[in-house]
Amino acid sequence: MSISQPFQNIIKFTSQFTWRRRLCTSHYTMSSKHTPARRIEGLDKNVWVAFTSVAADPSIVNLGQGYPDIPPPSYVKEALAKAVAVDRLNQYTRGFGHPSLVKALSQVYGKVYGRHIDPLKEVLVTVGGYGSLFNSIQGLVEEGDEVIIIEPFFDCYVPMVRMAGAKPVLIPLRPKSGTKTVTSADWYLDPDELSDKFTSRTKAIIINTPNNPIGKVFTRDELQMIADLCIKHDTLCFSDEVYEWLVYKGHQHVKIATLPGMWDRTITIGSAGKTFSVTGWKLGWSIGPEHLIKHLQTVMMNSLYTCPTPLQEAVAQGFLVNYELMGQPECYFSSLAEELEGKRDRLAAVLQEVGMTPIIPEGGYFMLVDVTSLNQDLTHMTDDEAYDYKFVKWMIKEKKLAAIPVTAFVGEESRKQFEKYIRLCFIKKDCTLEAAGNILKNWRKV
Ligand code: IK2
Repeated sequence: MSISQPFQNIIKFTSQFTWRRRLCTSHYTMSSKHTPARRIEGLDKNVWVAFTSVAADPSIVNLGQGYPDIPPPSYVKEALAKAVAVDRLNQYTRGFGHPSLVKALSQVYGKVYGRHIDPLKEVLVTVGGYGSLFNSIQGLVEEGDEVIIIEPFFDCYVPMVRMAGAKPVLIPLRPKSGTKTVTSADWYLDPDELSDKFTSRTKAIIINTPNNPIGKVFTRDELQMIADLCIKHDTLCFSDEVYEWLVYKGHQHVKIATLPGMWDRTITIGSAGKTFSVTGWKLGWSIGPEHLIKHLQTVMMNSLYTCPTPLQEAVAQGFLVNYELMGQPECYFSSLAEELEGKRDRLAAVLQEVGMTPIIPEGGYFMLVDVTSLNQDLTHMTDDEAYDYKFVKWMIKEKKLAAIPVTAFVGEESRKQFEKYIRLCFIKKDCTLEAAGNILKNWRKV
């Protein structure tokens, strides 16, 4: 007896359903073979995953995640279009970095460091600053080691150290007592407290200057104090300098690797996304001595092997254009900082006008804001979360303004010190910042 078409469809649907249910059932009866590797246990939450989707609604003014909505320089985009038109540049390139990019990096940074940088042995191109951090930590940090991390810190440092089987040792920046903190320079690292964190197990310290999220630019003296401890205890330094060009008037970016005795123990991390306002390109690099870079290369060759060729070619061209302009106002490295300084000041002025207390950053493109004065009652939000997480969720929903909670950048012990702060990103078009300003000015009216 033949079965009619509608019945055939029902049978097909039911058997698909049963098959899917079986898959689901197997999910519920997972054996121990399905459990995660211990190195990723407890690392399954992350502020970017939590907040980027909430802020994706176009009706929300997004000063959350750190990416520009201003356009990147046209010559970089044009260089990418030209690169993809060349067949050869659409294929794999050298694993440790496309030849034209490592050469351009060695030229530019040779000038900055004041030393010859071997493009083949002292530079490694990676997938963003993230890739550079990952290769450094995987390549050089051993199970049981300790790694000192300064709070607030870019959030991935702690999970990356844990994934390597090592122990993060946190030390907070502290506000200078007696001053009402107004700039990131008012936050300092206590030398005695830092000295106490070094032990015989300390393998490395991670520093980030200009810092994300607080915007602190470490002074030469502060870096010298860190360098002295690194040398005394024979430890490595991973220096995350992805915002190196974005330093505002009156401040100077100093590379810790240029201090006496530091080149041989420092890996410096950079990012094309931050340098040329192309965060979606996800290209970064590590620069350091051959005896350290070679271990990062080992991680790279056995994990990702290589980065996209046309993107590397375009970033190389971007560097070559600016190599010629270095020291002149037209150089993108300084013109972007100048443009951002105006945005920083306008955003700070609006925040102050509405009674909030921003910490004016000396560098980078984030501003922390103390929201205590708003006295926003969030006791109706029952989630077991820090005040800043609740505040940002509430603000996105009720005020249509997105930010990032600052306790995402600190450990448990410093949660209380930072939970009244939120982070705003100001590498945004003037109209975006104006829309944010209007929300802030109308804050109490709604
Ligand atoms: N290091 C720091 C200090 C960073 O800020 C970033 C990028 N973070 O941007 C997201 C945000 O804070 O909103 C990185 C490393 C990673 O750089 P890349 O994007 O090149 O991987």
